[in-house]
Amino acid sequence: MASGYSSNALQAIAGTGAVPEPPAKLKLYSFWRSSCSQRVRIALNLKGLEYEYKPVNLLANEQKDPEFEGLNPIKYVPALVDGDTVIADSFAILLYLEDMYPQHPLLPQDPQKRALNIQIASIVGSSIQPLQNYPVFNFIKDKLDSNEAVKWTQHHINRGFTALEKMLKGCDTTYATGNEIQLLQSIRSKFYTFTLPKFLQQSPFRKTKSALSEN
Ligand SMILES: N[C@@H](CCC(=O)N[C@@H](CS)C(=O)NCC(=O)O)C(=O)O
Repeated sequence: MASGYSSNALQAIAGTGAVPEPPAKLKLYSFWRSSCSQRVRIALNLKGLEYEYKPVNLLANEQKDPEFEGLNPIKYVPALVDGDTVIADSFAILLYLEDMYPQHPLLPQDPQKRALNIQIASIVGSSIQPLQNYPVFNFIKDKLDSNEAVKWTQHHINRGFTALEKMLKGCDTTYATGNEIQLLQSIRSKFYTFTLPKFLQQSPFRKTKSALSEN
């Protein structure tokens, strides 16, 4: 499936010699500064998949446009369109890409290492990112003040990344669970580590800093 053609389509084409229509290009609705979008851009690039970039400017509230809401009713980026398939939520998109486009696997075969990748992705996606996202930050800033909002954000990033550091202790391959970049690397975000610079030096993550900086 990596070509984007189904096996039925390829058989039909082989029988007739017809030149197929190129498969519809993937479309990614994304905002450049969004860490959730960044994970998907990293995975698409690692897998060598071309895609059409559809910018959704969160600073202009474009995620609330009815056209985008039609793709993702909860009004968050990213959203991926692959032909007739629409998937929103970065974790679901990453798992979909892994199933459909197996080149450059993001998940190791080894069940323990695989589970560790999923565990870390889930921690970042449910116990770090939502707690430091700007709707929460702005809510606390408006109810209390910006110092309290910064303290709240740093507390949750610190708690999450301290746990990740412990979980990854002893991993001795280049990228924690393998020698190629995998799910857990693609899902970590430099934005969190810039908020708390001590984690820029964090051993399981620092090796990816330059490798992922283009995404
Ligand atoms: N669980 C979702 C969260 C997506 C999310 O929080 N996206 C943020 C940007 S990183 C967003 O669109 N925020 C817009 C808003 O809060 O209105 C995912 O992983 O895709």
